Amino acid sequence: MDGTGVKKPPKRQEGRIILQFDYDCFYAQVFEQKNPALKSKPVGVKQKNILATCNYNARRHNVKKLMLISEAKKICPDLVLVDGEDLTPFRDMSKILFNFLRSHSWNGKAERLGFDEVFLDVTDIIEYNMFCLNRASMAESFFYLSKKDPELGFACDLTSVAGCVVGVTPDSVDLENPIYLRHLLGSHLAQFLRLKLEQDFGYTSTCGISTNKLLSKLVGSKNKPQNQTTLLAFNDEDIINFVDGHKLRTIPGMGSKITHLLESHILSKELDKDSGPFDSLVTAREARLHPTISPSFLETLLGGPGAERGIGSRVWGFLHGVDPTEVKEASDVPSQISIEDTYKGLETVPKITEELHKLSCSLIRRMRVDLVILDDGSDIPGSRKWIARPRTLRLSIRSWPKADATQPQNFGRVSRSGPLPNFVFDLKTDIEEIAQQLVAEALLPLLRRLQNEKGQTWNLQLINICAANMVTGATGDKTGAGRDIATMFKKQDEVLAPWRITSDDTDEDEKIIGNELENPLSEDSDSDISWEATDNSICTTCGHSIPSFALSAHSRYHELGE
Ligand code: DCP
Ligand code: MG
Ligand code: MG
Repeated sequence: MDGTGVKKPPKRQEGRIILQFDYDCFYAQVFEQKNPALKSKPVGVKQKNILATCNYNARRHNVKKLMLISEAKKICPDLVLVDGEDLTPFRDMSKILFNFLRSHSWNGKAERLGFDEVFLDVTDIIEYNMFCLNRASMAESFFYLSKKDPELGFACDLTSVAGCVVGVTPDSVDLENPIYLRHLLGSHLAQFLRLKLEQDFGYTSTCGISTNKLLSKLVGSKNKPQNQTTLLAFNDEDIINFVDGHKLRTIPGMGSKITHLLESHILSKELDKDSGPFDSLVTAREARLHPTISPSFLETLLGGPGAERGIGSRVWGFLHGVDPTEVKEASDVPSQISIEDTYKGLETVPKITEELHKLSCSLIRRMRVDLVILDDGSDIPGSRKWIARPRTLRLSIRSWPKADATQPQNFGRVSRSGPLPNFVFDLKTDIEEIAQQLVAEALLPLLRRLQNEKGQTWNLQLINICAANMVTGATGDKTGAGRDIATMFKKQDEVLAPWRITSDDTDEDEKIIGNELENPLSEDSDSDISWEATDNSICTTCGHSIPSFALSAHSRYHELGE
């Protein structure tokens, strides 16, 4: 279809409005919420010997995200360091904020990217409000948040776009222009939601408002922190003018592999593979106008084993600010829940039992957070029920051989599965008690099945326990499952709050929680289309489970001789 070398501009959809939220210095804000005294100080969130992030006070002292602690301390000796190794509080807060934003979606298209970004496709809400618009009194408008309840919404002044604007200057625009009106309404909805995030939860954020995921993410980063930016663009040219000046690596969706291949081609030399966003050399304009670059050429350059089909036209689209990707509908129930921790070598059964107990407590707690709702239909007030039940329990371990091991051993993960016992779903029994029974009756038997020789001593580096094979509507009330799930999201904040505080100290890691943290474009697992999604990888040097986005910084830490 592309025809060899044909440089036809890709077709652009302009009917959607997509909001992209990104919380300001997210991990740091989580700490500031817990301890408001931190707000007035420069704060760095420490993971190993780097800063996962730092608050904006610290940034004013030139402290930067992913900086080495030693370097940060040198330029800002007053920097307050907080320990960000345990991801639990970030994950819990991320879910709460996501559920809030998601509860405003009409079409369910709400997608979380990593812990601190959310895309919302609000096209339908905007369309409805365009229909209701009273052009005679724009200054005293009302934005409807519900079709059914006309009182649900907020007052707003629609004489101007809320927040910052890039692209076309709004002064000269026609108030009847539907493109302008869509963006105008989108900006006010974004403003309202950001204000709610701040007033109700205490979190500041930035937001980008545009017609696709790529553009809203790109424009959202223009005014940080605590601000929002609307890309006002009326035609292909406006969009291209905006995208053109960006370095390739900064364009969402252009992973490092794609950037590297493209830049090497354009500059006709092999480049250092590890060059990050700031080392990117080529702009979108240079790539777009380069004589050899066309969709079919890009397909040849970037295609091949493991690459996504159609990658050529996709990247050709990116260079023009075109991205047809849909905002995914959030999956209601995770497909599995897993908890893991890494160790420096657990050897004895009592030690392993103790760790299995801790992990089991975390697993049961997380199951109760994610899968239990208040049962409105019950006669007993406050009673709760399961909206989905995992059927399978899986135990995975990684065990490194002893130095004197004579037998060939397996360095990778090995697992055994069995049925998840029913007593786990008993909501009246204490988590501790259930965990104890789970270890004795299910996990230790699975562990024994992993032992390949009698008398073998363990040397466990990792334990992962996973509740999988999720069956929704397991209460038998299949038709009610959708309604139950909707209720769950409304109630989850209350349900989550008390458990958040009691969360223990295990370095638990959510490995695969349904679609929650998946790459939005991950249908092609080897695809290089990168939205910097959060998923974890095991560091091959130290065995720690590290979010993939942090892996390169983490490797740097090893390179520095740690
Ligand atoms: N994060 C991390 N390692 C990375 C990137 C991010 O641990 N390499 C974590 C820490 C951040 C959170 O993810 O708080 C969100 O990432 P952002 O890039 O959005 O950074 P912040 O939210 O911290 O800052 P900003 O205000 O720039 O968005
Ligand atoms: Mg952020
Ligand atoms: Mg982010």
